[in-house]
Order: sequence, then structure tokens, then C-alpha cells
Amino acid sequence: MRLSRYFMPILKENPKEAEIVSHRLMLRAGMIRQQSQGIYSWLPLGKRVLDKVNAIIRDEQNRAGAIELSMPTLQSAELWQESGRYDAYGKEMLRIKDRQDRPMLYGPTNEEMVTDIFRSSVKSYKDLPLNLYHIQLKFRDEIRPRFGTMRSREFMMKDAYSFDLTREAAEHSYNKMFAAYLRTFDRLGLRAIPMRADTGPIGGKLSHEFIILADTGESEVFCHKDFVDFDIPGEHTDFDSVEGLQAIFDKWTSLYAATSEMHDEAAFNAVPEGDRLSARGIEVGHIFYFGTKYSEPMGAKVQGPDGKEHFVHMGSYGIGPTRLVPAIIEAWHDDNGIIWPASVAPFDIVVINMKAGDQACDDTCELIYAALTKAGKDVLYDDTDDRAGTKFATADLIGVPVQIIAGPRAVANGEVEVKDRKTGARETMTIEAAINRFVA
Ligand code: P5A
Repeated sequence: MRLSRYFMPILKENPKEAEIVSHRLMLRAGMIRQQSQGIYSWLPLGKRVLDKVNAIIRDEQNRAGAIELSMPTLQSAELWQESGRYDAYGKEMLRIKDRQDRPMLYGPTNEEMVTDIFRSSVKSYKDLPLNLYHIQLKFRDEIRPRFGTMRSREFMMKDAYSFDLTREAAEHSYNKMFAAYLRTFDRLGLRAIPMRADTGPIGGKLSHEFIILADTGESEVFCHKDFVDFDIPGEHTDFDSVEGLQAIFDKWTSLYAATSEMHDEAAFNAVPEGDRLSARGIEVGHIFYFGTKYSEPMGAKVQGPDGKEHFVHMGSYGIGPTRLVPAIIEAWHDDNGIIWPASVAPFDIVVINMKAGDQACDDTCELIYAALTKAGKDVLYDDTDDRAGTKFATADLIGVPVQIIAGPRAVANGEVEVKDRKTGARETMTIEAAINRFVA
């Protein structure tokens, strides 16, 4: 992508409305724009990061055996009347009427809709287990939307829903998502700690929130500090192994970890004082097991091996991609801007032409840009006629992991500079060496 033809409206000044660093940097880097309170457009740079986050989420959901579908944002109120949540959900639900005066709503979550899909076509235990997910916009009319897309009214959610014949089987489904979440957040460059959590309007007794420790987090959390160094389940984790996944779950729940709603002061005080971590955190995921809470009132049942009908045991599993992007920035930034983990960076490499219009600089940059693009890298080429200082500031602000800098003096020697955004380390090398480093 040539910067001269891209759309990346950088702000020079710090926007006054932004209270936390991620919100400030997302606005300054031209990633998002507020359209009305708690409702955002994702501009091209932000959209690239969001897509990369979603690709990792999708990859890990698929690995764990979940199956993707797509459900609408607008739902009929009838389904929610069946489950009994239509009245209970309160003011957070945005209610709408269509031209026939039928009550509709902008979905805050999809337990009812997916249960309706399930009951219409699954009749036998032989079709279980089943886990269906989508990545879709949701709307919650939050009392206090704030911090940009961290807590917005319209936001994206990956929501998965599992269906099983028995409680035991449903627990295995829960453990699959538990392990998939550990892997997902790790690949996003984050350390998320599963904590016992309140189930709120979703319901059920068993639930874990996945929390990123951050001073700007909205949740108050308490946990054993060893969680910070626990091993993440590997790429070859067998998601069909009941014992294997139970062992992962048992290990990751063996020490104290709870959000403030579930906090047990006495149990926490039993943790040796030096091991206690009392901190603030960002909830990036939340998983639930709620048994037959929706399947009973909505009549979602299958025939079991005993020939009888059984209401299915369900769970639901949420991740907030539009919250994850700022959460990643909270974890990865410095005074100059964002430092993206390579897995979610909007571009892999930025090529900075320090003197656009200078034939040697232009030729060198074009050569590098073409070679790296051909090798499948996402390359941003700063071919604008801005001052070099402005270009460096922009490259640092948008946080692309590698900068290849071509200035007249180095280029005259057949060389360029390669800068690592995270460490700031700079290396001078031949043009060929710079290309080979990223093509190999
Ligand atoms: C689980 C999947 C649910 O809604 N039903 C379907 C269950 N859970 S949840 O905890 O309420 O939300 C799941 C995740 O969505 C993100 N999230 C938000 N992100 C941005 N702004 C919001 N206002 C918002 N509300 C929820 C969080 O990441 C949460 O863990």
C-alpha cells in the first residue's frame, strides 16, 4: 500500500476526549472515528488490525471444533419472549419496531436465536456435540460507554454456543473453549488470566472471565501471581481428549483468581502474601455453562440413546474483538505510539522514503516495496513528500514492527537502515540483505 494513496487520517494533537492511552492512540493513528456516542467507524488502518484479530480468533475456534455461521444483528422480540429475557434485559436492549409494528431488537447476544436454529434441525444425540459461532456486531445501550471501542454501545463479538446431551459432555465443550481462549489471547500477544466470574444476564452457575491485567482496566481482580507465567496449551493440543483438556482446566483453575463480584476475601488471604496480586483488569472474554436455561423454555431437545427426549445442555462463549484492539494497545505502546505484536500488526513492514522525488531513493524504495510485496508481506510504502521527521513520527505512531529507511546518503552506498519498532535498534545493511531478511 502506498501511503500517498491510502486513507490514514493522522491527528497531530492529542484528542481531548480520550482518557486512556489506547483511545488516544487509536484516534491519533486514524484507526477509528466516533459516529455517535459509543458507535464507531473502523477506518482502514483499524480495520486491518481488527481483521487480523478476527482471523486468529477464527483459527482457534475452528481448531477447537467450533463451526462458523452468520446470524443477523436484528432479532424478533418473540424469541426473547419465549426465553423470558425480553423484559428482564431492561434498558440495555435497543428495541425497534418495523413498518408492520412488529417488535424487533438489535441483538445484545444470541442465545435465543441459536437455540431456535438448533431446535429447528437437530433431533438426535448423534448430531452432538455441536458448537456454532459467528463474529458479528452487537448492541448494548450501556449507561457509560467510554474509552473508545473498549466499552462501546455497538461492538463486535465472537460468540459461540455449544450443545450437548449431558452435563459431563457440556463440561468438555466448556473446556475446549477454555483452552482455545488461552491459545487465542497468547497469539494476540496478551496474557489473559481466567477468573471466576458473575454470570449476570446470561445466567448459569459456572463462568470464567478472561482478564488482561492493566491499570486502566475497569474490573477489580484478585489472583495468584503464578498465573502470569503459566504455560499455554500447545498447537498440538488434542481437543478431543477429555482427560487432556480437563488437566488444562484443572491447572488453570488450581490457584485463586476471581473478579470483584466473586471475590472471597478469606480464600484470597490464604494465598501467601507475596503471591497475591490485586490489580485492575480488562475483560476480553467470558465463557458460560448454563445447562438447560434456554433449551427448556424454548423446547430444544434431542432423542438420547435411551430413546427418550432430553433438553440439551448449553454453554456460550464470548470474545470482544473491538475491545481486544485497544486492550492490545494498552499492553503494547511507548511514548511514541503503538508497538503491535507481529501477529496483529496492520502492516508487517513500513518502507520510508526519506527523500521522495530523489531518483535513487525512489528506485530503491520501489525495488524493496515490490520484492517484499511479491513475497507476500503486507508493506506500507511511505512515498509521500512529508519531511523525514514527520514520516518517522508517523511510523512510530502506527506501530508497524519493522521500518526500512532509505535516505540519500545510505542509498548512495547501496544501503538502507532497518529499524525494529519495539527495541528501537537500527542496523545498516545492503538493500539485498534487507530484502532477504524478510523474504527468507
Ligand atoms: C457469551 C457469548 C455474552 O454475551 N453470550 C454470547 C455471552 N457474554 S458477555 O460477557 O456479556 O460478552 C462477551 C464479551 O464481549 C465483549 N463486550 C464488549 N466489548 C465492547 N464494548 C462492550 N460494551 C462490550 N460488552 C461486552 C467483552 O469482551 C466480553 O467479554
